[in-house]
Amino acid sequence: MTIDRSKFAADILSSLGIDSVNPGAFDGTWIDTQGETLTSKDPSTGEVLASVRLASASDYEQVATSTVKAFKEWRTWTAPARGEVVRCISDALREHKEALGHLVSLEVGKVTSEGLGEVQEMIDMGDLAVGMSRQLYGKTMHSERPQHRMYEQWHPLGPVGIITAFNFPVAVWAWNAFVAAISGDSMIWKPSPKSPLTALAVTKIAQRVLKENNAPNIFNMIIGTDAEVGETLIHDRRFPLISATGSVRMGRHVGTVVAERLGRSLLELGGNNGVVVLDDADPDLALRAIAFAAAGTSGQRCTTNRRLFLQKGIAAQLKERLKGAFASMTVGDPLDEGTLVGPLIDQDASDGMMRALEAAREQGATVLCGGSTVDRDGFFVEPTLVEAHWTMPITIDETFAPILYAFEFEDLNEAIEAHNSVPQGLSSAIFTSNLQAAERFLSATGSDCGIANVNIGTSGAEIGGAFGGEKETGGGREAGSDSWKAYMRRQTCTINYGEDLPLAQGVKFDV
Ligand code: UN1
Repeated sequence: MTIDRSKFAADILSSLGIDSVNPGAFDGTWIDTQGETLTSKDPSTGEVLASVRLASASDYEQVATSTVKAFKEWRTWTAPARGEVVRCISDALREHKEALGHLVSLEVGKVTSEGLGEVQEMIDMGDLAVGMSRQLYGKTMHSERPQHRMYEQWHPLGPVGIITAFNFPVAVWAWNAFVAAISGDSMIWKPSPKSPLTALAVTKIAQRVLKENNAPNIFNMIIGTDAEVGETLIHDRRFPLISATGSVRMGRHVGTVVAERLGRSLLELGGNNGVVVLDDADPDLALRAIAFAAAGTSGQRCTTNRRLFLQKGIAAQLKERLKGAFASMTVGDPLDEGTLVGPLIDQDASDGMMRALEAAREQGATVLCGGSTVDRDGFFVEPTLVEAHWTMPITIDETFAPILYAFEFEDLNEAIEAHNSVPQGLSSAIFTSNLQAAERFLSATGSDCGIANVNIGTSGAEIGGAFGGEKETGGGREAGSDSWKAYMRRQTCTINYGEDLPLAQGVKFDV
């Protein structure tokens, strides 16, 4: 069924309160920003959806001051009361799930189920954060001194900066924002300039809920240039934590600037995620998982499967079947039922993919299927399978596109060594029915990634676990488990309830 796309887009935008031209900064009220106009285009058609007036350095100062002020009040709310506000946001997101999910599809080109899934990821994150708000546990210790009590407690850290990428334009905000909120932090969000409208929509929803709960304006937002806004935020000493999701190049810069001022950074950067398939794997399971992990979201997840290690006995069969699966995937309008692969985000992304394939060919690789752009409006490309060797330099780069490099290996040790030889360390997976091999992959001498899976693909992680990776992926952990610790400050307290003053380590200092 073809839809009247312009009308559909106009209805979605108006239902979420987005105008044709929108202010680019929010600090509790929308600021009348006067910077250049940033247009948000539908990557499926190239058509303008709406635009935003960029914020200036002085707009930034207004937002930052207001965010600092909000923190001073918010940190006095109890953690469960903060959780209650996040619970209301989860509810509001449930109400707007469909519109927001479609806006994700319109603005960044995700297929409908993934657009809706992204909003579901926010809802799940909200629900988890509500529970967390009652579980910000500290430890108690037995003191070595008589009549002394020791414990650790966690306090709100401060206002935090959240920088997100276009590919998860709202879910990654939720990973950070909801945990920061229950931790007692206020925040400024700097969304990707490639996905400003989803950020505006979510900020509007959050703003409404804050108001209804008489809460301070903790969820602020700014859209401006890196030079004027991004740099100012990462240098700003009032922000003890900067959480940044995006490329290794961006993260290296953010990490360096924040470290120089001895701030804390939480980095979730590039991945070059490998899947190892052993001869004893279930080929049907492996095929489906690899197809989704490599081509889903048009290869634009940080968890996308980019490298495939096939054991010799299963390699030929799986490559053939993958060629068939890639060729049969419907590439097209992400809003059409049945589409599996939507567009890349923009022309640069499409050019980057073609450049990578050219380099691969020059380095001796063979394109087994796909490899071209699709001849229609928008930035559509074919899911691409490439036969390569892991020593080819191109296979070390993260190209944000649906390219899967397939390699062959003899034994598991060789595969693990090659798997771990790249600079990135986000996600990984093994397909096998052999328990020993699976455990070997998960052991300390196995995968060196932050995420390691057995018989499921590299992407599509649940929010309950801590999400992030090692090496150039940046070491940060967002979302579930004890990731909240990054957003709080720890205090160790010792209380003397006796009448003497014994010193630790047996030191004597009698005056
Ligand atoms: C990202 O691409 O930055 O595990 C995040 C996944 C998603 C999150 C990806 N839940 O694929």
